[in-house]
Amino acid sequence: MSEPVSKNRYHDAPRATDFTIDQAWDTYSSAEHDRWTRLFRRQREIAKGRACDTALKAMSNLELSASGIPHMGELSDKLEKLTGWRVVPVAELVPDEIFFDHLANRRFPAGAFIRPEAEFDYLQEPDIFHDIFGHVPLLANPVFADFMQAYGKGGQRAMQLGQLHNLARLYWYTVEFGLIREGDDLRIYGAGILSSPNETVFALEDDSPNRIAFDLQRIMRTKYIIDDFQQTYFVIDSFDALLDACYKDFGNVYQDVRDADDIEAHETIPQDGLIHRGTLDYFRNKVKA
Ligand code: HBI
Ligand code: FE
Repeated sequence: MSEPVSKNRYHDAPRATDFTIDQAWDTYSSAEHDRWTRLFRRQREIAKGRACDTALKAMSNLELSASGIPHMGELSDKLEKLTGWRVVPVAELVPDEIFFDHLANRRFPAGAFIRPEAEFDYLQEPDIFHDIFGHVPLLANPVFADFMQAYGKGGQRAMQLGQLHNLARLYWYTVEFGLIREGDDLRIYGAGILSSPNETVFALEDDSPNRIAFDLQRIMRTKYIIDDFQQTYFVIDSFDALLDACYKDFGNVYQDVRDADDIEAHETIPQDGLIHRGTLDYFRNKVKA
């Protein structure tokens, strides 16, 4: 595990063996609550008509609002009634095996810190807004809740098999940057998109990125970038379809991908279920700039 890029105020908080800390909700300043309020108001507006219905409905079911940073214990009490999941505070990224153990036990580790004003629009580490606005609503959906627990169990196994990088790609192109069909339209369910105003628009409306139908093996072979918009987004038909595709022993899937070449983040291959072949202009212009 690399040291966190920026040390937030929870970095030195006393932590349990499972890396959970005390959220210390009373220590949030009015400036921190106000930052949540502005982040929430802006993203809630942009998400209308772009986030999947499941996420939007869950936000109101869980009473997520602009009225300040949520108390994770109170939020967990509501979430637990729906799918058995709880949200547990952590200081920053936790070691993979700890992360998977939490997911395998229906505990989602959420950063307790909120991004500094200087990183209002974008930050690399998952802060409380990314984790709670981006990830938590979908944990209220029973099918996605099962998928996330299965991912946790799969992660523990993938580490033993030395194929974590393949599984991390599945997480990246679904849980973080996944799109879903809704009727004839595409909508967002990936937390990395949902918590980012610019990528919320880019992922659905820009001609630049590829949009390809979900394919488990193909995704496990596909590289990704962590510091910019994605060059390719994968589209599931439904959360049931995602769970069906993944609710199996990955043993032979790892076998298939182990010997196959990696696919670059911008590439398309003949077997792709192409929904939109991207122009990749966004990335070309970046190279020129
Ligand atoms: N830790 N707190 C936290 N949040 C994450 O999303 C997270 C993590 N540790 C590891 C991790 N994600 C990913 O690298 C896993 O998918 C492997
Ligand atoms: Fe995330």
